[in-house]
Amino acid sequence: MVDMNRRQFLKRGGQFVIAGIALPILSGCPLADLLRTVRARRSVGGLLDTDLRVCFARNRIGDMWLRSRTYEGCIPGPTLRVKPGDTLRLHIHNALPDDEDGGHMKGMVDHNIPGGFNITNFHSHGLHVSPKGISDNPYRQFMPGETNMVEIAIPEDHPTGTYWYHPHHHGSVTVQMLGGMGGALIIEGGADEVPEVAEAKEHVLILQEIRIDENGETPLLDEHAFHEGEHASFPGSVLQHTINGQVNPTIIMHPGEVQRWRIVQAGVDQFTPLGLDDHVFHQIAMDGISFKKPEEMEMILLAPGNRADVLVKAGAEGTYYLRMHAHDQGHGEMEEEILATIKVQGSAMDMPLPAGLPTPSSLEFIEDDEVENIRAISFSVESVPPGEMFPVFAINGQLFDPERIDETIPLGAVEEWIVTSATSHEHPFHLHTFPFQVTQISGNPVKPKRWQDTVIVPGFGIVRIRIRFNDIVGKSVFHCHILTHEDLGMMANFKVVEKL
Ligand SMILES: [Cu+2]
Repeated sequence: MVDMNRRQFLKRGGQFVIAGIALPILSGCPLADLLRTVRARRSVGGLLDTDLRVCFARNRIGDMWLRSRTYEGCIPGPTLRVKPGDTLRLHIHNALPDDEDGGHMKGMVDHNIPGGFNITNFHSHGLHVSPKGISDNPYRQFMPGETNMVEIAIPEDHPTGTYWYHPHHHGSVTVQMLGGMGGALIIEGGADEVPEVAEAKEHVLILQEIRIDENGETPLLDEHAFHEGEHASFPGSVLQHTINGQVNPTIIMHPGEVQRWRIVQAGVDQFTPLGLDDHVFHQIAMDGISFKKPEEMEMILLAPGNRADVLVKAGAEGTYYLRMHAHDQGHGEMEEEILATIKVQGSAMDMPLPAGLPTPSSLEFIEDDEVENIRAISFSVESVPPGEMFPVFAINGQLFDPERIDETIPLGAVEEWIVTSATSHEHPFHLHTFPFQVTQISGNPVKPKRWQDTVIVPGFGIVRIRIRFNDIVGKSVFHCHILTHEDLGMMANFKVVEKL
């Protein structure tokens, strides 16, 4: 009864606040649907030292209101901008309330049953940095009411580019990210200094997958999330694809103008095959890491976790749409959607595209004769076993156990991993700490060669990747970046150890 009253009170309070905020927005602000620039925090003198508050907040998503877990009350979180050699120091204040679901008992219950929805932590996705201590450590637990420090030393020779951050506490990742937790983490330099890139106006586009239930809140990953089959469809909730927290924002370009878009796929479950009407993308980087030269792409397929840096050269005056094309990732086709509107207008320009780009000196492609060891990694899915609540999402037949070391790797080893999907489901494979070279997808060589940190494994498909386990020791994880799969156990541990 007390709980019900509290909820009613919160709802009434919410409506009051909504009315207060809604007035200026509805009074006809003409810029309301222009793409917002997410505010950035930059390093000064080699250090970015900032607070990051995790709290419930209400945000307008399209024509709906959502109360969800956020960074700093906003969707997405602030953009963090650093340089190679910098230190990123965050003071993360978890201002979420205590969990009502026994979150404090985590570890005493089955850790592959989602829970502890108000416990969080911090992952710097794609960074080649230490996974130990208070660095990029995915095993930490930041409890409600606590302030925890994260300090990440970014090496001097770290590849520059578009990375991102998000919570990684096993069991609460889905709910926190469906509510909008995630943000861009940019390491400046490198290709940014190429004149044609430097002159292009930059937009950071953070694609998110926001779900809103009947109560205007984020649905939980519980047994109700699975209506039928092995796909968490969260019945009764509405899915909104947003860019920088906006539904279908407008980007303005001049005819002939070149813009640089840093696209961060910060979604949860759905892949985004991106296309722009009557235009091609000139892709200059994947998962942060620069290509040798721009690659012309009509469509770029991103999974949750991936990033693409593209140059877009606007054509003739007119209105064009950035679309997420229809796609089937193994559980039925998802319909095409418009993600953004591009209005090309005003005086014509003729901005050039770069001929070449600097690639990171620390990443030489791995030749056949360098590979010392081969490992096999298999994703498998089974429907809900009798008496259980969830389908089984496993790696090499096992569910996640934070105490178990699944793969022990000597420091300096160069390895090839053969990653397969044993069912019709597609899974994005993500390895922490070490980027990998994708060499083959289902028998087809990947050309030109490229580095990634997240790669889609097709249904019944095989992906071959090569990894150089250099200069960092410690334990971290690899997992499926469909976060519902990850929270339910599709994750494993690796440990890089000094040679004996
Ligand atoms: Cu998966």
